[in-house]
Amino acid sequence: MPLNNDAPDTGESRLHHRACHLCEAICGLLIETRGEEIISIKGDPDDPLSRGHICPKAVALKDIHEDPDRLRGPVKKVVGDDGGLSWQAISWEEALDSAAQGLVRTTREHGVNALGIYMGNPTVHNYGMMTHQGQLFRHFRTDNRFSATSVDQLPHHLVALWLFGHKLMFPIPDIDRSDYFLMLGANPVASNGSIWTVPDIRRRITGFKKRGGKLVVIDPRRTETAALASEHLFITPGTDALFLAALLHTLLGEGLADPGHLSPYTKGLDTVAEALENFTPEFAAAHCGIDADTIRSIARDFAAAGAAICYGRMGVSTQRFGTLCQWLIQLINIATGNLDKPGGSLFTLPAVDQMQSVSPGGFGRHSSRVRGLPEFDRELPASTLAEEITTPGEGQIRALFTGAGNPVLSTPNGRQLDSALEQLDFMVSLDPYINETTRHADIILPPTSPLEHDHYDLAFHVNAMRNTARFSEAVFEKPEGSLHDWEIFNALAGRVAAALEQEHKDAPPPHQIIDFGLKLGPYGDQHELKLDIERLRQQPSGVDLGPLQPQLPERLRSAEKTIDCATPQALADLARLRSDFAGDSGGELRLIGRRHLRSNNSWMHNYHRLVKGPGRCTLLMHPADMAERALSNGMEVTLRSRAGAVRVALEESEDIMPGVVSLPHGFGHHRPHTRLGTASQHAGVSCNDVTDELALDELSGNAAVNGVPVSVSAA
Ligand SMILES: Nc1nc2c(c(=O)[nH]1)N[C@H]1C(S)=C(S)[C@@H](COP(=O)(O)OP(=O)(O)OC[C@H]3O[C@@H](n4cnc5c(=O)[nH]c(N)nc54)[C@H](O)[C@@H]3O)O[C@H]1N2
Ligand SMILES: Nc1nc2c(c(=O)[nH]1)N[C@H]1C(S)=C(S)[C@@H](COP(=O)(O)OP(=O)(O)OC[C@H]3O[C@@H](n4cnc5c(=O)[nH]c(N)nc54)[C@H](O)[C@@H]3O)O[C@H]1N2
Ligand code: SF4
Ligand SMILES: [Mo]
Repeated sequence: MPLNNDAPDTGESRLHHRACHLCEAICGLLIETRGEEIISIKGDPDDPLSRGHICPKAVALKDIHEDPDRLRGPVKKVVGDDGGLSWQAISWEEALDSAAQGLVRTTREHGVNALGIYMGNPTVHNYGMMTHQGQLFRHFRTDNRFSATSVDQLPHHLVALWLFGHKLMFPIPDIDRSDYFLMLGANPVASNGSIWTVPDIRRRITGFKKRGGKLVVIDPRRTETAALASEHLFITPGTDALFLAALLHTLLGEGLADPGHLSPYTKGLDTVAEALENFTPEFAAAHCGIDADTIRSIARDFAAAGAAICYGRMGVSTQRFGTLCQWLIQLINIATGNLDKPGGSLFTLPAVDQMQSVSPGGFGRHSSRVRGLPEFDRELPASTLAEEITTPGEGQIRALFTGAGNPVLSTPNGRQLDSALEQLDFMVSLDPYINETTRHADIILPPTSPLEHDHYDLAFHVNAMRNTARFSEAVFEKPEGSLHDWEIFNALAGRVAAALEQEHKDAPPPHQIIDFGLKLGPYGDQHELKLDIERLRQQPSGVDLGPLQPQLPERLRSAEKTIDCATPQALADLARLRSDFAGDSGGELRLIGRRHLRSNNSWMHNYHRLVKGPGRCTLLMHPADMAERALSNGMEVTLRSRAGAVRVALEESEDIMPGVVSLPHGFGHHRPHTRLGTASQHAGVSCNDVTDELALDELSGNAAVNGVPVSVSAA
């Protein structure tokens, strides 16, 4: 039954304010319901951040809510006498008891590290998962924790930690007040922005250009964002660190660097200048496909602009030099005085300030058992998960807990992980779907639908281009006998604690934790606004807390509140960059990914309105590369790497750089024993059956899913 309104249910329609939790843009929505039915979903014009913006995915909130494939109660896997698999509905009591028992049994018999944990991306879009997962995991003390972070933004965290002292201190592009924007490896027109909560990016880019702003996009594909840019330059995948090093080399070498207001608390740029001496534009040009004069003029334009932004996302994080890329990007912002400046990149001051409550993060305090890869923030690289399951020895993973993730489709060499999961003694998944990963579980615990629980964007207000705060009530009351994600964590934690004879107390509901955080936060008890959950309830479109403001050096969490640019780990990694490009780059094809506005990683292909139309899981290739291989548009080809091969339809495109091919990830819904009716009719193939678990940003352990060497031939 609809909430949010005190009127009795007389069959009249009701309007609910709600945040869209599907991507980082966190758009404000107006959802109209009648009884159990969703009548319409529209953008909320009064939302101070999204101002009415909405994309086609928002309407799919209705489809998710109504999807008959979405599990409404727990299921357990049953193997029949004939060896056939089926899923049997069980009670919550039975599901929680056996889940807890199975996990505890494994750690009892084989030690704490025999339990692996993988948490996926929607965790950060669901505040109850963020506030309550620790409830459960603290009892296990396993070193074998994994998440989507290491197939994504790990380099951003490391650089934030090293330069600013906290893993969440992300500089946020202030596009509305900027003059020059250099964007690498990001396609916000399709992704709606990432580590940059920026709803309605298309309108913001158009406005920026109308005001005379110049947007330069560096991408191996002429993307939807590149099409709006003032200038687009192709770059050979995986060579951005050379390009960025050459930019910084030019800025520092030509006397164009001036940290300005940052100078009193910034050090180490001299050391960086020395280390970059050999990283000339000519050296970069030999590998990256952008000529030396163009690199120099970009450096000069950047320095000359009143306010400039250098920003890079997925494409430059998930490549072999991802951490160097992110480090160089921030050094360019710092060296030109564009950090912490309106129109440059600024830090947020969110209403619930995680800088106060969340640990700054740590790196390399332990390493993975098999390959010795470093932990970050108590998590190991996802690329090592399969081998940690299959390699015998002390600490081998024998049981797995997954939450809101689909690593079989999302992590490199997913096929290998797919078969590794078969070898587990026990697996529990917290997920509303039986997908390519959770089909391996013994027990699946499905939470309530997103519209059945309340919502606060704990993660994305931290990354937003304007300070705002918004609390959304549940649209529907939760159905009887269902549990929210956070309630499942509490219930499991209680059982596990009892079995292990440890202390346990249920954590309070997430809205109480947020209320506490708001009161303690910068606009809470100490501030005239006195923000708390009650205030937010009264303003369901959200409270505007104003544009981002300069906050340095006070906001820094680093030692002595300084920015030390001479990060030892990054400086050392320059040697790897240099030696990697010492020789010829070779003539191999390079594989990159591709996002589409109507898709979202691996889990939104089960809704007809998002998947209808021509298939999107195609391999883009430049006509010149096709001619060289005698391939024609639409034909089936084999895409092959060291790790594996898939057969996929070829799509000719002038928009892709010669020497590069592009395949979206998150498809491959043909596997048996899943329950994804619509997705399986639009199955596609998994890009991560081709990406390579050995291809890493060696400095961080982040997966290099972009720039994978591949071959393509007629199938
Ligand atoms: N080749 C290649 N690989 C990539 C990428 C790429 O660009 N190229 N991108 C990478 C990136 S950036 C990411 S973030 C990862 C994503 O990787 P994952 O996080 O592993 O995968 P998702 O597809 O996001 O899986 C989401 C799962 O969460 C479930 N879910 C959705 N909402 C909820 C909820 O509220 N509660 C619970 N319990 N479950 C929920 C869905 O049913 C689905 O099973 O993929 C990465 N992999
Ligand atoms: N519609 C939709 N929105 C999404 C998602 C989705 O799956 N669909 N996923 C969400 C998630 S989890 C994330 S993390 C964000 C990601 O958000 P973005 O990073 O903005 O999205 P991508 O489309 O992955 O953009 C990466 C770009 O990098 C380019 N690229 C690949 N390799 C290289 C390289 O070596 N160098 C350079 N310079 N560029 C390269 C690709 O061509 C692509 O255009 O999007 C989020 N929003
Ligand atoms: S842009 Fe993202 S947050 Fe906004 S409506 Fe689309 S999916 Fe939802
Ligand atoms: Mo992501």
